Amino acid sequence: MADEGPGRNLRPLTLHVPEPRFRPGDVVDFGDLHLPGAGETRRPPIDSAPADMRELCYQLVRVLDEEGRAVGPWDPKLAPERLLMMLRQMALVRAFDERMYRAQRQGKTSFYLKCTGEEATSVAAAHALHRDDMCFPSYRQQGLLIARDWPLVDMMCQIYSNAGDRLKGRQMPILYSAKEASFFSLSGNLATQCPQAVGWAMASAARGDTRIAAAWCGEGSTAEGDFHSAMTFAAVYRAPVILNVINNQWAISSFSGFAGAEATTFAARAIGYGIAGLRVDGNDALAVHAATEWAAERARNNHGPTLIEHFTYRSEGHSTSDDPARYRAADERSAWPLGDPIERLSGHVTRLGLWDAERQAAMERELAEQVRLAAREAEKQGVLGNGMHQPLSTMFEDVFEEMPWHLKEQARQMREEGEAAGL
Ligand SMILES: Cc1ncc(C[n+]2csc(CCOP(=O)(O)OP(=O)(O)O)c2C)c(N)n1
Ligand SMILES: [Mg+2]
Repeated sequence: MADEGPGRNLRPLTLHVPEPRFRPGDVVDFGDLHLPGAGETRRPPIDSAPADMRELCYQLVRVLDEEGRAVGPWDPKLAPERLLMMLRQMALVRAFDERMYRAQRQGKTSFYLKCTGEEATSVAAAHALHRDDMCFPSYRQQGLLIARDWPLVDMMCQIYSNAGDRLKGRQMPILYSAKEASFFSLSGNLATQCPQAVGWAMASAARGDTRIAAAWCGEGSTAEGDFHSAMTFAAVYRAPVILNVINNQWAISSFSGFAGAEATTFAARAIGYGIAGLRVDGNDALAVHAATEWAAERARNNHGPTLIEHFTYRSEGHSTSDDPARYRAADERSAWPLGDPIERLSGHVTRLGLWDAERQAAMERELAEQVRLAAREAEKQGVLGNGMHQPLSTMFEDVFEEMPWHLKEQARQMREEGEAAGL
């Protein structure tokens, strides 16, 4: 064999490099996405064996139909107050994002990141969890904090890294941490929250506690090893955890194909690990609520973990450091077949006779004002560059119970150099 040599009379190998379907200037047509209609996907019992519900990984849990009706077995039948509360909080997330995006453009912070179009995946999920279930979010789940009534001023102070920042400027803007809201400290290192959530859930079960955990990561982040370690541990120990994959089609400028979307769905990752998997219309707040409630009940009753893929679309740039016009077609957002989550929920409550366009407009004005007032309050405690940040000396604190000699020396050196430079 060896003497035949490589490549002799053999077909040359080719490498498949995924290419997104639409680039700037292309006409977008999502017509071949084959999305099941609302109400078409069955709702299995919460104790189903993962092997008995595999087809759900390729379908789509949907409740709201084109006319804004709630249909099918997944309808969570939520009370009017809850529907309106979810709508309000999703709209508040959007108003908050708008304001903080502008604050970044005005130079008040170095960085911001919106979740436009994905508000349901955190707000509706939070409503299906208990308030003390531990959330391990990615950087795009500000909706969890807002759904848990976390003060906007506190979030803004973190974004401004100002004197009121409880994290003392040690985290990049938007990497919040709110223990009292059962919102685990965010890490910029993608997917680290997945094994953390599974480990936390395992500990909760090992202690005989009743709280479950939930993690959120982007579809791009599922390509990280941490996601797969998390899946293995979750499956082996049947950890009471929900692993949410937010498939918003993009990971900065890389389309979902680079994380494996051409070959299969992200929900189907569950099959290889023997975990229950659900694929959900992430722009349908009722479907997100229903799927989360199903998975939470499953976890709470010791039937094991669930992987939920939320099929959605990142309507705006990745962050303030990104320009999506350079890599994707401009009308992808408007062509997205699953619409906008706020408009869809608003349409639903309107259909129920609970709401109308005037009330929606009035609410949006009111929320914009609420956010404006919160920003004014937060900005009193400083914005980027105005000097109202934490004292530099705090940089050395809170790592060791007693500051070791070498840090004391560095702190003194910094102080002396600062004084010499007139700082
Ligand atoms: C381990 C690691 N690799 C790369 C990055 C740089 N990075 C930050 S966000 C991002 C895209 C992630 O995309 P996705 O997981 O789909 O989440 P989305 O931003 O769409 O919510 C990348 C590559 C990082 N922060 N950490
Ligand atoms: Mg993504």
